[in-house]
Amino acid sequence: MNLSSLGWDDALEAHFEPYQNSDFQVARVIRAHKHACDVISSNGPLIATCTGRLLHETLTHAELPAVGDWVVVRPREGETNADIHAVLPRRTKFSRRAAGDRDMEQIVAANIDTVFLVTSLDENYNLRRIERFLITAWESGAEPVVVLNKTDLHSNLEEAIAEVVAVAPGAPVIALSARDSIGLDTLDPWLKPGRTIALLGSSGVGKSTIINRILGEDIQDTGDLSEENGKGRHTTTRRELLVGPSGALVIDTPGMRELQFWQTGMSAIEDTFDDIHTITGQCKFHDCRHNGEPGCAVHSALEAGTLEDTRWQSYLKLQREQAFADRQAKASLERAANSSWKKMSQLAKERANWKKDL
Ligand SMILES: Nc1nc2c(ncn2[C@@H]2O[C@H](COP(=O)(O)OP(=O)(O)OP(=O)(O)O)[C@@H](O)[C@H]2O)c(=O)[nH]1
Ligand SMILES: [Mg+2]
Ligand SMILES: [Zn+2]
Repeated sequence: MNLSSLGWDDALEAHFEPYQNSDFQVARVIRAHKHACDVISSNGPLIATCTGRLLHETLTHAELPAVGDWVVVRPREGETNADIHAVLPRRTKFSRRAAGDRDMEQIVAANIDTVFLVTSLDENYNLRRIERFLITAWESGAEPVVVLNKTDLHSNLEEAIAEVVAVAPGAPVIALSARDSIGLDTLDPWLKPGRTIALLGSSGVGKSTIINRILGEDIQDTGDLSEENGKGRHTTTRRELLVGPSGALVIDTPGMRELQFWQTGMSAIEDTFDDIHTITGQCKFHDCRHNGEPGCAVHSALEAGTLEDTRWQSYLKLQREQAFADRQAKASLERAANSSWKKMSQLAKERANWKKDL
């Protein structure tokens, strides 16, 4: 397999430079299991595991290989196995706070060019959820595209699209029915050779169905929610990178019940709420708290109805959440750094004692 068809480029080549004099190879992670990864190198698929040294040098779980990562491997002779010596720096990453674990970053997908935020036009349809996903998508560094699936279930499509366009400034919004193969060509601008697209969204919105349409065959299992009383059974259970006929690389992911922020910068909030950012820029006082101050543009926009109160409240809520998540993430990274420092100083002490004993 040709590396550039897997997304390899000059920037990655530069990161690989320090490893080039040995029998190292690069490979892309297509599935990450608990203790091993399925990867593809230019010689084909390999099962790869991290070396003890890499595990030792790793401070947090998020530094370990995730789907979409480029890793430096050394294949074992005559085997399909390989050792992972390093994870190359990520160009983009979509991460969230791991479900259930308050203080852990989870990499959902790495080195993605585009994020398809999939929503279905049934009971899943929720503007506030779209805002939340958009913030994380902007933060990831990849380009977000809002994909409204199941248009066959919605009677007033134009109205739905207009509502979503209003909460997604700067992001293209497209609508399709994967079931009926209607509107699939709207995805084409992003399905280019060597480009990586991650599909994200709640369970049952049709991510795997869309991927099967992109692949041109039913490779991914899809699930019927009605059989499960609409409870949201997760049909896809692992993240996986697949190669489509157009040469695009698509990552299927299990549906997310909740998306808790991980260290999200204020700029992702501003990108997502660009309309509000423009309005607050027009307040009379540059440090306006939009709380009854004279000349407050937010107050005027709310009065005039050009800014919806629900969107304003959502902005305030997500901003508070972002600030909290940011503090938590920083504290967690500090703790990780401290504990590794303790680990190292403990090792140094042990080594000193060991020398004394000789
Ligand atoms: N009516 C309608 N149903 C669809 C459409 N696309 C997918 N579905 C159905 O929605 C259900 C869920 O689809 P999946 O593709 O499994 O959803 P998913 O997002 O991959 O779900 P998880 O893997 O659980 O995250 C299946 O029964 C699909 O047949 C569509 O365009 N219209
Ligand atoms: Mg699925
Ligand atoms: Zn104001």
